[in-house]
Amino acid sequence: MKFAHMSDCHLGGWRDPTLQEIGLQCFERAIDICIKEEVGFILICGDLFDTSRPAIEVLERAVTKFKEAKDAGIKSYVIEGSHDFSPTGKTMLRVLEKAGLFVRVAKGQHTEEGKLRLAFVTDEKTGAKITGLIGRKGALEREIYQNLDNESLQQETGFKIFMLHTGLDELKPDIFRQVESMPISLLPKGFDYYAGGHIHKQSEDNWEDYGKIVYPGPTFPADFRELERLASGGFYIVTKSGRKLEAEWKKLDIYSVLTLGIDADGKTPKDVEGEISRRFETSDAKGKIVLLRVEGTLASGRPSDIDFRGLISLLTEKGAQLVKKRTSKLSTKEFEEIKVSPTSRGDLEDRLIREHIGQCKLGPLTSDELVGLTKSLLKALAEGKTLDETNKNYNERMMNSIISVLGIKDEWEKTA
Ligand SMILES: [Mn+2]
Repeated sequence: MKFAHMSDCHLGGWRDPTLQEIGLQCFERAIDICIKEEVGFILICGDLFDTSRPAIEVLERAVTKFKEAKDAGIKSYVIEGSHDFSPTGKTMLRVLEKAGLFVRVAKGQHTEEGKLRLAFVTDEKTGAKITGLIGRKGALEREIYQNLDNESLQQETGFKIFMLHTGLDELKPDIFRQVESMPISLLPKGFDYYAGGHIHKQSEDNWEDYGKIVYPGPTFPADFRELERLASGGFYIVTKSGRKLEAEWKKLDIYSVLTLGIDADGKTPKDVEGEISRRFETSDAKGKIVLLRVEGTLASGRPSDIDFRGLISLLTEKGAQLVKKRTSKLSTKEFEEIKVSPTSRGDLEDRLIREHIGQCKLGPLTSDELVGLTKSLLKALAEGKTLDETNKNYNERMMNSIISVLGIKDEWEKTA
């Protein structure tokens, strides 16, 4: 018996159309492989989509593939991840489930003692028993884990799989130090296979009292840094013979990545341009995604003096499929000398407001009062629309908070 385990497809997540297309193609390739290898079923452990309400064209591509798998007799089992979960329950995953394209596991009910008793879904074809828990932003699911009715999970017999979308302290790679996670001990024991998601790096472990704990990583890297770090995504095909499980990671490399790290230290913008062209000439970039990372302190000129637009079109003409640049660590001596060193974003905001407040004349207000007012307005205007809030309600709420910041409620009501 074989099954597939993937997660973190983040379909629709890239703003760049080429990368979005490649992301979709990787997912499609993964499903094609599942069909060709005749897996028993497919597990998708969260973040199938990048949001709970993906765009129609993204949805169409995913639905087509799930339908193909279904028509080939392969069932898919899905949990929500931190990206496609919706606190109001309005996630497209529910609609796709209603259409019969896959089954959302991680369902259950509360016991009399207030514990959560998870239900198992039995895959008819293979007899595998599947359950799991969704992931939420900031590992909010941790509380649910603490409140699980573990006894009923452990009593269940047969081949058991637990799907999760949560990082685990003991297994978390160092680069994910900042990502919230929980100890393995919060997972229910005694499952044969723990199908992980959320951590964007492939790993495979065997843990005492637990079974195999596996993370496939994303099917396609989700941002620039991941493209550099992972180059490509993939997923697992797990083969079960008797009680023994063999997990094989399938790389999804329908493209390749070429990273060009350019050290701009002590160079002029022209030097940097020359070096990028030279490096490109000497590497085989045909058909590849080229990642340009330019770092360091220029001897003269500004980062904006480097003609990236011209370079990128030149590199594309010469056969690169796509060129992406990253220059956040590129600076200049000229700039450094006049650079303010703000300790926080608020600090920087404060300096900028004070620098420009002189241009604003507003009646009897002192410049300190104006700074205060500007900051309060900024804060009020930064409020986003909440989930499920209509445009009309949002406009109304914003208007009320601005009126209250400006302290003109009476005047406003008179004019209204
Ligand atoms: Mn993810």
